[in-house]
Amino acid sequence: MRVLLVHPSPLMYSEIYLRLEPLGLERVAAAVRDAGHDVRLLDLQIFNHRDYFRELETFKPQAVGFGLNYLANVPEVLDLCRRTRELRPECFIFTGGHSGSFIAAELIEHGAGALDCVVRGEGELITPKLLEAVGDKKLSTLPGIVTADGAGPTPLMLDDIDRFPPARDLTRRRHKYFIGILDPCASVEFTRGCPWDCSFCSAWTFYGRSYRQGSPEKAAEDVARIREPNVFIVDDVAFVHPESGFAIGRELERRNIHKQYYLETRCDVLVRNPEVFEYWQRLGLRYMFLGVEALDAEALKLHRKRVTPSENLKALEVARRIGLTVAVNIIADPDWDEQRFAIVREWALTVPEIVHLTVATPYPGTEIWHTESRRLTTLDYRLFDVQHAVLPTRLPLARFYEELVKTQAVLHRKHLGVAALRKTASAAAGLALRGQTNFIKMLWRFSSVYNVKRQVADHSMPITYTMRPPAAPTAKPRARDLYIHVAAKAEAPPA
Ligand code: B12
Ligand code: SF4
Repeated sequence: MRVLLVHPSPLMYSEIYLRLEPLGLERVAAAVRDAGHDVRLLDLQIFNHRDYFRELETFKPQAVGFGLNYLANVPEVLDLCRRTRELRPECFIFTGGHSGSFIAAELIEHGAGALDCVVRGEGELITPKLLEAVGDKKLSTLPGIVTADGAGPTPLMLDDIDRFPPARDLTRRRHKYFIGILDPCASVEFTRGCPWDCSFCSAWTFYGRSYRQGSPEKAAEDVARIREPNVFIVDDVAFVHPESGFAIGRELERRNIHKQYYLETRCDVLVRNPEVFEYWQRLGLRYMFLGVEALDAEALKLHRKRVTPSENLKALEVARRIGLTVAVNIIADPDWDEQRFAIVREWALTVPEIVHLTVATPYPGTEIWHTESRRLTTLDYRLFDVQHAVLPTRLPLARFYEELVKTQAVLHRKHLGVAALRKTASAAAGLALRGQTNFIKMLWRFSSVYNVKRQVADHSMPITYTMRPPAAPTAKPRARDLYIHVAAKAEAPPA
């Protein structure tokens, strides 16, 4: 079968800092290709809708699968499903991915016949079986499959995450993938899942609080296949078990692999195991993202982050000592007033770290989707991108965005303003000479992307597809009721 897999367009507000390869789609592509299909992958973060329609005409796919990791991409994907149905009525059309898994029935309804099925959970094992079953009634009884006729049983979990290494050869114009100055940059996955259970996050509910590691040899082999000099490690929490980080590192050393790395981890993991991060700094680790989330104990407790403010600050000290450039995230609550924003601005200017601000957003699949008692102020999927307020703001909405944009501008200037740029000038010039301009273009885009008028106006966009709102707020739901995958063994966070 000719199968086209499509990643939707980037979300405006994340595009400035990074654009990364669709690793999940590449892994699904590898599994589908292994089953003997002719597969193509199109990334609309880089290509446009015209390119997509041209691909429909020239490749004539018999099946098209869209990646729906992000809720904000739902309207675009539904529109593309409808247009694809008109242009190629016989084509089998499906979606898969993180966010789509939590709202499968709703997507089928919106699709109004243009979307044949939604794949819930991991795509590697089920997608080849799905393609085999096209045209057969048994399709809707397959694990993780949701169609207009009903839903199959719990999704299949990949037994061994080393199976189906990403088909990176299928992504085109790879020089467009970058994160900050790591330009160009590829992605790699060493582990899957997360043992913690933060109330605002759906990473743990998607994987049923499981945590899987591949073998160090296979991880290093995958890095060795990467042609780019820089690598983004997509694991939710890198090096939860330090021994595994050391083992992968030793395999990289044995193969004489030299790259620069970016990873994300938790503050307590860094404080507990600084040695493994020190070791990776010697291997090329340059940038680290720490989910600090809040400056005060009360908010950390509310997020069920299971760390204290002093552990967070200690982590920053450890990272500085190791010599890493650190980015941290703070969650801005719509309830914030001017003073709360000012506190964050003040703090952010006193620390050397790069500080990002995201807006607290209840996503389907998170605990707060069920417990948040404030009513959503919008049911527009596109605003669920952690850059918009979807809950009532204490300040008038425009004032809230003024404070948000002002804070973001201060933080942006701190790291990418003229003074800071002097430090990166020679690196930027080097990239330009090699024809890598993603990072340089990013520096100029800030004010065109972040501006108050535009953010307020986003709330008045006409809505074609309305989100299904959460049921009335309940007490904390049972964890199992939130899960997409039900794992044989739930992982406890290391003590
Ligand atoms: C890397 C990453 C990114 C990259 C995106 C890379 C890319 N182009 O896809 C970057 C850094 C750009 C990013 C940005 C954001 N991200 Co992000 N991201 C991740 C992260 C850490 C890993 C994704 C990944 O590669 N996983 C490894 C691969 C193998 O897994 P996968 O993508 O899930 O794919 C599997 C299945 O989902 C499924 N599948 C996926 N696509 C398809 C398609 C088909 C057809 C099928 C059948 C199956 C299928 O099969 C795959 C293999 O099993 C996840 C957390 C997580 N653990 O998944 C968060 C996560 C997906 N991101 C999240 C969020 C909120 C965001 C942002 C909105 C905000 C932010 N600050 O992070 C932005 C906006 C994104 C945008 N559209 O521009 C949330 C999603 C919440 C939600 N419910 O929408 C997550 C879950 C993080 C979290 N802890 O909450 N992200
Ligand atoms: S530690 Fe990170 S990935 Fe894990 S549940 Fe919390 S926020 Fe999500």
